[in-house]
Amino acid sequence: MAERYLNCIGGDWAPAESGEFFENRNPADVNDLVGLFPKSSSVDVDRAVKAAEDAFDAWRLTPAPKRGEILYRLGRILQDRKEEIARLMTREMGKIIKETRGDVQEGIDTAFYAAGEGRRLFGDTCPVEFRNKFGMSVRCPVGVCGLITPWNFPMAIATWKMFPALICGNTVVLKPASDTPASAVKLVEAAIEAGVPAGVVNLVHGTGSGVGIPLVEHPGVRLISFTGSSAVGRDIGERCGKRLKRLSLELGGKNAQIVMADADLDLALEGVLWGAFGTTGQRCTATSRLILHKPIKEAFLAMLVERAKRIRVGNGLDESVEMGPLVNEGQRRTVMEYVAIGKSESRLVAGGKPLAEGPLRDGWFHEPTIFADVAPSARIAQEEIFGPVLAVIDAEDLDDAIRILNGTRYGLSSSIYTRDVNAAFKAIRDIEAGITYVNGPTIGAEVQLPFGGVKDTGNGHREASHTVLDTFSEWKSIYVDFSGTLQKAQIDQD
Ligand code: UN1
Repeated sequence: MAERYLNCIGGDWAPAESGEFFENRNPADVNDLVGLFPKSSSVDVDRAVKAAEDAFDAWRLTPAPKRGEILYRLGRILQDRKEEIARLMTREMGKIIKETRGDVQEGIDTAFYAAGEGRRLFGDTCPVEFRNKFGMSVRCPVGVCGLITPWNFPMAIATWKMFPALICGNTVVLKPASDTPASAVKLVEAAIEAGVPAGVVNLVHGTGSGVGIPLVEHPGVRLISFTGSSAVGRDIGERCGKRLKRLSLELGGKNAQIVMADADLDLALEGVLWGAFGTTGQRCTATSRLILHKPIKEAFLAMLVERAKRIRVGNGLDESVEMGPLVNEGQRRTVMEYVAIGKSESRLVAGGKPLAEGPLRDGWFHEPTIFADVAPSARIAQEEIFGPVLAVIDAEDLDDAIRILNGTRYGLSSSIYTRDVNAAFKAIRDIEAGITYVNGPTIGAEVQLPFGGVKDTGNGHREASHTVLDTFSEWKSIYVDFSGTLQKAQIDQD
């Protein structure tokens, strides 16, 4: 009998009002049923939002350092459960155990960062135009926040949203991706054990249309924070725009690594293998384009193909496996469709096939795949695939490489390998992206620096760092006049 997991509304664990459940299966072996999860609807969303509204006043008035202490305890609980949660996460979404440990660690880092913020949440004090008047600004909570999270970083991204929301004094309703609901249950269990009061964190499982859209459209939800595809982000944006709702969007990427002829090629090779095939290419920050400076193109490509063919693909719970399956059947189908497109546009030099033999027969595996001689405008060089497919493009020189890198609608992460300090600083200045790595791959963001992108990657917000507080708080400017007279600012000036 598969374990039945529940929603959490107002501190109570309960099934969906419909009484229905959906299955969550292991993408490395679909015979393994991870659990059954409530198939919720707008009725459950209404209840969760009501619980979050009811809890808001008491939480808003809890001093931020006290909220921080709870988040600190939550970080400690996640530390204690890191291995257990990582194993469950690998079972439900497929990425290798080393990476799911890293995912939980990113949640722990976010908890400690947010806990410290409980003693900062800095505003400004400013001089004002009169002797007997005082000016300052403070951060205020927004209200009930709807958090809609993806399956590729079930812990990291949920905590990037939840912990800053909480430290600012908001209450939340979390709708996790239906491919990774178990990791979200572990997070909410830890939150409640750490002392987050009932109703401050609510969890509603289900689909985008069943739960996500009702949450976006609910008049009681003041803010939506969403990570996922640009297509869904645009739809959410329209719905929020009509309702003048605060919205933070973290969307797609088509990230590139540039390798210049003077680079440490062995280092650049390790970088691109990790960036392109880590998490089976299913990161917003994954390296999906490799831009090679022409003088080293053939030599580098030969090294890359040789190594990519040796990547061990399998069940991520096996410590020796280097790449797990795609998250579900649909995601593998998308990869296969793009491989067919790639074959018609350019030259396949590694992989290209689904893997379904022997121990891999019951999972959604696919070979690490590389296309060479790809035109910068080709579909596989422009569209986000979210799988282990790398498009290799040639560049004449640094200007050409940067122009190619910038030539997509996205702008999340980017990387350049070079030993030339002038080239590195030129790239830092001219690359259009939210994140630029020098001599590192396109992945590896840490929680104390802003995370997010330009162009169609988002709508101008940043997660992580202290910059995320601008999403989850409203500024209030305060003027205290202690003159005992009417002072009129600009009007009183000569
Ligand atoms: C994502 O790509 O969806 O930098 C998040 C990284 C991770 C976070 C990635 N720390 O790859």
